[in-house]
Amino acid sequence: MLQLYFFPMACSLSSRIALLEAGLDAQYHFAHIWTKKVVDDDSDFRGVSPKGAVPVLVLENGERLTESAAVLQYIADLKPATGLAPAFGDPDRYRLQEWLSFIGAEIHKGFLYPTFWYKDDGSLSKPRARITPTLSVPSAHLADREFLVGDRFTAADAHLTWALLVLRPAGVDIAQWPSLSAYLERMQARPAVREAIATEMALRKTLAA
Ligand SMILES: N[C@@H](CCC(=O)N[C@@H](CS)C(=O)NCC(=O)O)C(=O)O
Repeated sequence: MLQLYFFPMACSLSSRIALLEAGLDAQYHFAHIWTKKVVDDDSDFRGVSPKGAVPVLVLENGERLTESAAVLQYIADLKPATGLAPAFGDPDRYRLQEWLSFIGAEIHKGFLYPTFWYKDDGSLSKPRARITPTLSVPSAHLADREFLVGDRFTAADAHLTWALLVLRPAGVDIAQWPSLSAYLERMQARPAVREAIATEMALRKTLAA
């Protein structure tokens, strides 16, 4: 069975959403990204992945795959009929990769990482200034579209949904982009997205306690 190492409401949420959307069973392991301990057995998370970062997907053959863009596409390709990723050779496959790169680099590492996850000591003025033009890109794209790629939910939507959810606690009010607010509401109405968020929010609360 597939295994996913995750931290509640971290970027690994999108991999959980993809697994649920694909109807794939998996074992989930809570990896504490600050202490680098696997919560199940207090083992060293760096022994699972030297990156010490989630997501880590353990494949059926025991290999470990990291990086959300790769993990999400792997999950999607296990169940091609779900359309979570357009087939290789379809021009939309490159659109999917374009969005996964943009979300991972520009929103996640460019903004969420320094301002929310790791609260860098350095000046946050540049990431804060960049997030507005950055978000105007998906906002304009989604003004007249239901999904990021094509006409169905893909792994890119799973990843953007996670990023938009975390923007709120990172201090960005996405209400200023009505197309993004409406999109997030649509995505949150999906049963798989709702289930993934409910599961991880419950775990997140145990952390704060
Ligand atoms: N490029 C990686 C980034 C993974 C990443 O930074 N994950 C964060 C949580 S959102 C993490 O586990 N950070 C722990 C660390 O960097 O020490 C991806 O897209 O999957």
